[in-house]
Amino acid sequence: MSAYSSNNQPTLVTLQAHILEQQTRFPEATGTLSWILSALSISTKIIANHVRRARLDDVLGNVGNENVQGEQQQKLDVIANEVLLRTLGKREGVAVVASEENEEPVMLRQVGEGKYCVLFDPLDGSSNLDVCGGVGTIFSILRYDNPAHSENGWLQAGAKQVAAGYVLYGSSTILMMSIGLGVDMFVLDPAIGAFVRVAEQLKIPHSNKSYSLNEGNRLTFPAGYNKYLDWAQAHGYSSRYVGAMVADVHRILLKGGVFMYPPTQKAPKGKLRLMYEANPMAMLIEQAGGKAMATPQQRILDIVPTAIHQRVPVILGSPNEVDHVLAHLSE
Ligand code: P6P
Repeated sequence: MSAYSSNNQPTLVTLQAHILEQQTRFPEATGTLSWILSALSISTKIIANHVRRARLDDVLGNVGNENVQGEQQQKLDVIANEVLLRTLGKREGVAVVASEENEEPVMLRQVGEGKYCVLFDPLDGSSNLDVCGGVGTIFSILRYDNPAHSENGWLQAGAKQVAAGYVLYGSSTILMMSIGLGVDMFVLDPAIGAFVRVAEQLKIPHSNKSYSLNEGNRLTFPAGYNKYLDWAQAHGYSSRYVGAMVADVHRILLKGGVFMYPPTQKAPKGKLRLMYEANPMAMLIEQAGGKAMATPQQRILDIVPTAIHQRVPVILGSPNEVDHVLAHLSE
């Protein structure tokens, strides 16, 4: 069955049709969230075009300064960030936008005027661009219409997300999204300029003998991680690591396994950011039937953030594979 027909019957469902279809399940819905998801769709199509043309348009490489994370800012990081800020800024439902590339969230409308806060990593893994590796956009959407939230109202636990997803700019452009009703997958068809639905209610495999982490940091991992790696290698596990969270998590969602970014000497709290990397990925993984933990005792989605760019250790993927890691961390 293709995305376009099955038994000669047309089955084409675009992202726009899917969003409106899901909106009908919420009688009280006003369409504001749908409008924001539509803004993310057009933004990521624009970013996809920039990514595909990067070497042709000479927008590879870094801009020569560091972002708020202390990382070399790539030219396309800036372009992707500006596309998202500009597009979302025009959607009246958006009160606040927060980006990995901006030190502080940007207040677009007062509490009560805008209903949502949209957080994003505009181009995750952008250091892979120069070598044509997978890169992606990650997004997380929180409600922001509680007057009590007048100050830092975006600092909410990931369990409060109303939507989350990513776009992977890989061998094809894939959008993975959840609004809390499971995980649905779309592929951008450049011929028609639309994201086309190719899978609904995607479920992560319970097991797969594959782990994904940067073993170059092994010497400074907490001991339990090394115990796990010794066990996994003795039990025939394979190692897969792209170095871009979106690409690594996408593989885990489709094939199973476990992705980790442990605490290291260089990143004692872990490297990945809670609000716009760990939380959206954790929502997708859990919605697909997986597990997403920061420590054996701490579920990622339960963490109440204290800062917009705070970092967190990440262990996520197939439930059985996450459990193997947790068992070795708890020894
Ligand atoms: P390392 C990319 O820079 C990123 O934020 C994630 O996408 C990725 O999982 C991680 O950092 C890779 O970090 O230290 O292995 O290069």
